[in-house]
Amino acid sequence: MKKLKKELTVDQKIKRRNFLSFTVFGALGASAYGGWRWLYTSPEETAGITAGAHKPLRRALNKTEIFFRRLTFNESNLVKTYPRSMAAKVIRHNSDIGSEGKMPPDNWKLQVKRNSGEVLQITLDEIMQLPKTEITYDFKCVEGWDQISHWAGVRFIDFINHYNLQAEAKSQYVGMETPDQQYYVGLDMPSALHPQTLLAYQMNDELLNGNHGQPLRLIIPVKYGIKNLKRIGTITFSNTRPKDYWAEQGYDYYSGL
Ligand SMILES: Nc1nc2c(c(=O)[nH]1)N[C@H]1C(S)=C(S)[C@@H](COP(=O)(O)O)O[C@H]1N2
Ligand SMILES: [Mo]
Repeated sequence: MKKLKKELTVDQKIKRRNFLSFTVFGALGASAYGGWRWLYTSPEETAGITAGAHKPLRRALNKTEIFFRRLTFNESNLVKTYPRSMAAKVIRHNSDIGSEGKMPPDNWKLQVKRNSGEVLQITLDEIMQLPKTEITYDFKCVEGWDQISHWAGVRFIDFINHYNLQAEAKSQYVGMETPDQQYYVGLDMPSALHPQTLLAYQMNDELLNGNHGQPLRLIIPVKYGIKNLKRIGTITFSNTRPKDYWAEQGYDYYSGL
């Protein structure tokens, strides 16, 4: 008799389980809601280099960025290249902020700011005398298109060495801007110095035209299209993040592939 009393009926067991599940799920739900409220009501970051996220979320984003950089980025890790014959003949043309129309070559010089404050003024002819590197790779835009294309120019690392910018290259970031300062990008130094990063002046063996960043553009295969600035006017070095056009609109600052 005693034994029987202690045993719960099937019905009671079900009730008990239901009670437990509701309590557990209820608690999980409440904490999820609490977490969401906490994030939702937390202060937004101040607009600056990046914007549009709540502060705790940005902290998490920055941490994941560092995690993925460590995990996926390695200087000997080359972006896949293709046979020259696979490059598109007609290259897609996207936005042109700060690089519209044609720049009279005589009006253009690349300006590079040294740590000393001195500003190097470099002509296209001088750049074209440096060792030339070509690449055929799949150019990817964050908007969802990609295209195998062929570019030629000087590797950024070769450019750094030629102009004795090794001290500058010890900074954490490179900033690049169009001559009119309408478009600008910030790049982490390891990506800028990556062996496939080019200051490009040719596409399909012809000098760049007005649509593609004439006279000189950045080709940085480890990044999405947004970072491949067309018509470079100035290059600067810094240990704080340079301003970045699309990061200001809320896009990922790193924008790595
Ligand atoms: N100066 C400048 N560079 C720019 C842009 C721009 O608007 N202005 N758009 C970027 C984006 S979003 C992409 S996808 C590529 C497109 O390069 P393309 O027009 O040569 O295909 O250029 C990048 N560089
Ligand atoms: Mo893009």
